[in-house]
This record gives sequence, structure tokens and C-alpha cells, in this order.
Amino acid sequence: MSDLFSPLPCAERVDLGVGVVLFRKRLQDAAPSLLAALQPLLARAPFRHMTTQRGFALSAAMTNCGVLGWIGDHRGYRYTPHDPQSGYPWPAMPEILRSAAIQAADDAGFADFSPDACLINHYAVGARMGLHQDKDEADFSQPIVSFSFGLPTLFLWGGLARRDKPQKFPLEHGDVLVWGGPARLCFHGVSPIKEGAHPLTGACRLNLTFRRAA
Ligand code: MD6
Ligand code: FE
Repeated sequence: MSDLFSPLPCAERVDLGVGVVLFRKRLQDAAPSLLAALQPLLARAPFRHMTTQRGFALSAAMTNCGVLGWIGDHRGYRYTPHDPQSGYPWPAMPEILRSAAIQAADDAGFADFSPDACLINHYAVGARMGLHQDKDEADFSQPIVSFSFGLPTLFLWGGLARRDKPQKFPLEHGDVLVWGGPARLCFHGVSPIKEGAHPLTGACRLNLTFRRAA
């Protein structure tokens, strides 16, 4: 494996609970290469605002890469093999991203992670994501691996019931969060992005979540 992903001296592992591991700044050095790998696929499958079943637009703009992509429309949330906007298959998951996700899962204690979907979220200033569970995947035995780039946010981390009061911790540029096992169905969300500009992404936060959907 390339030493692009070797831990930085300032990188830090934080065990936030059973099945939840934060690797702070893990991707800081690799970020320019990882973000460059996104550019060609964003040209083919641009960011767009998905909607809830009732027709409300989500505030983060989204797209996907991988064999399957997550969508939301009047029929609800689900995974599809094709981008409904173009009719073409979602762009392939770049190997540099896939291998970084698998390595992070492995380091967190989830061997054999085999992602077939990567949801890419674009948060402009003010965008947020309400508390939700990731439950549209077929296989909850595999974790979710989340990469954060650009502007920071306060991540909301709740429990297995919606009423459980969420904790808040920052997710910053280069952070990796791995989420699985008994925590796989925990509620979580993203606080509104505060104004700012990041040298690599500009005035936005980007989040990639790798999943085993099928
Ligand atoms: C985000 N992430 O951080 C949205 N889900 O922008 C998620 O919803 C998420 O980061 C499951 C596991 C990790 C995540
Ligand atoms: Fe989620």
C-alpha cells in the first residue's frame, strides 16, 4: 500500500464507543489526491439535491460512485445502479478512494469491508443533515466509513433510539469516522456548516460515506 495513507505524526485514533472509531487528520496528506480523483466523476454525475418522499429538498447536495448509488425522490430512499439524472450507471469508485476506505475499516477492526457504494455529500455554508439512521443497506454486518474534507462541522452522534440525546464532536478536514457493529444503526446528523473557506474545497464541506449496500 502506498505511504500516502500512513498515519501523520499528528494523526490520532479516538474510540468513541463500541464500534465507533475516529481517526483524526488521517487523510490530511492524501486529501489533494483523493479530491482530484473525484473531479472526473463529478463531471459525469454532478451534485444535485435529492428530495424526501414528501418532496422536500435535502440541504446537502449529493452524488454517488460505485456499483450502487443512494437516491431520494417521491418514491422514497433507495439504492439504484443508474444515475436517474443521466440514465447511465454511476461512475466507478476510484481505486484510491476504495483502498483508503478498506484500510481504515481494517484499522478500526472491521476486516473484509467490501464497499459497493460511495455517497458523496456537498455541504454549502448553512447546509445540515438531520438525525437519521443509515438503514437502506442490505448488509448491516459491514461498517460505514466516512471521510470528511474542507470546512468542519459538529457531528451529532446519538443512540439506537431517536430520543437518545446526541453527543457532539467536531469532524474536520482529513478526519475518518468508522461506524459499525453494535453502533451500525445509531442515529447521527450534521450541524449547519459555519461560514468559512478551506484552501482545498473553498466554502464547503465534502463528506464521502462508503457502504456495502447490496
Ligand atoms: C456527513 N454522514 O458526515 C454525513 N452516516 O456528512 C453520515 O450520514 C454518516 O458520516 C453514517 C456513518 C458515518 C457518517
Ligand atoms: Fe448517515
